[in-house]
Amino acid sequence: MITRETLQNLPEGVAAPSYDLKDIKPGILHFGVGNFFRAHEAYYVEKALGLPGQHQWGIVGVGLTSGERSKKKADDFTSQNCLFSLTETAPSGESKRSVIGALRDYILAPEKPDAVLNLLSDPGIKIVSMTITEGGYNINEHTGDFDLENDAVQRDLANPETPSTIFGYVVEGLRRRRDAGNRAFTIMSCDNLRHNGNVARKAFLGFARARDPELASWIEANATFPNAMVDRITPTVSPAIAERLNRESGLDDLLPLVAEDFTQWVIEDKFADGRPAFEKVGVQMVEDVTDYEFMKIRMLNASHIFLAFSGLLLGYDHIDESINDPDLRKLVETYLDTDVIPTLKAAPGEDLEKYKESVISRFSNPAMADQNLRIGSDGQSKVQVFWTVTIQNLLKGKLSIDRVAYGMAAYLEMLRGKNEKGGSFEPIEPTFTEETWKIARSDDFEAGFALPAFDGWRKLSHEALDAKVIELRQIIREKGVKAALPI
Ligand code: CS2
Repeated sequence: MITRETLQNLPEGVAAPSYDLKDIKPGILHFGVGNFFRAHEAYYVEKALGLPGQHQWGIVGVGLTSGERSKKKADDFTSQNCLFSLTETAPSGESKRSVIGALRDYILAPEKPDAVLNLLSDPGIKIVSMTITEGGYNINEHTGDFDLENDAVQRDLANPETPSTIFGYVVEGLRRRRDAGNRAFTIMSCDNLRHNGNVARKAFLGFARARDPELASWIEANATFPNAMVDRITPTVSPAIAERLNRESGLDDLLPLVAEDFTQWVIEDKFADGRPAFEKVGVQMVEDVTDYEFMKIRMLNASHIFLAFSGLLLGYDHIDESINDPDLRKLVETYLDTDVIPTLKAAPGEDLEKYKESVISRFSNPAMADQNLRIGSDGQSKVQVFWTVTIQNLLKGKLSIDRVAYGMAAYLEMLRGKNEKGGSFEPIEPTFTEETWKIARSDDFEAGFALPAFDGWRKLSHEALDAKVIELRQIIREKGVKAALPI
């Protein structure tokens, strides 16, 4: 176990927090304490806490789900004083290890709802951040609005003072602040969405309006929702990986974490009530994040799902296996060169060619052991976020749709859960209903087009695209992925 005591005596090569833990006060409340948050936001805040005058920016984590796994995670955090180790590994295999202290407390909301509400109304908390996944904002794919029909949302609207969703908690916290004459906080999304701040605004204001329009106006006028681009590959840690990480570090960490050495965070500098000195610890503070977001989402994430869907069909477990397959690598390179880069604008200081090279090198990092199943999960949300703009551009420009058609075909075939080696796997689609699964599993190739993942371009002329998808699905099924690859 890592504890405050063991911090005094860490194994060689493991850096300890450079500040005194007992000086740290909570200034950020974070919902969704997953691995990505720990390797990204907590990593940057950790660096800031080491600077003078930054002790007020400690983080309190909140978990919203109950159940055995959530309970175990909370217990592990508690027994380690919320300390955990991070191993940053480069594609060359070189590693850097440190213990992160930025997370100062962890609360399981279903067990202690009042503790969460008290913090949300405490003026010391100036930022509420979140990593709740692309699909977590409860936006209806068809209408583009916050989904008020959702059962949990309905329950929170009926009992606004005893919420269970993030929307209910945050809005109740803001209500209490307004009533007490305190300032609103910044709502900072760290999810991989285009204009994640705008999406968060739509979600939280959508909830607030349904609860109390006056409160919604106050939130709109006083809270801020900066958009941000976040980037760091942070894989799931299996028990075997955890054991390896501990063996290599010499620690006995219940919650070890590994990430690539690359990291990037670009945030619009719109904070309601102050922020850590992010600009001093490598975060890029900008006026407008649009071009950075497009670069990352349309290049890195879009290629990632191409590799994951294709890899799953071919029977590869990990992303580095997918990118090391020369045909899949060629697919990604051609996709980026032909279909994406020509319609992308480079953000200030970024070179798209170099970015492409770095993305491919990052994918080949074997230490990530990044699962195709994880990257290919929630395709329903990811396809919309990562591919839609590219597909719209190609359709509007009457350009080659071969690669995107292949991508859609691979996604739909992947949903059947069978690989070419005769094996099977369980695709992960958290937002699928029984109805959606029925569509996805239908033998009728046309049926798949009704999936919400494809909504983004159904208003454009898409007949040729559909025909190509059907043709490629047939080829994948009869002759395999390699025969269908448009390279
Ligand atoms: C991945 C991301 O889940 C995904 O689709 O592409 O988790 C990816 O690892 C991160 O966006 C990297 O920053």
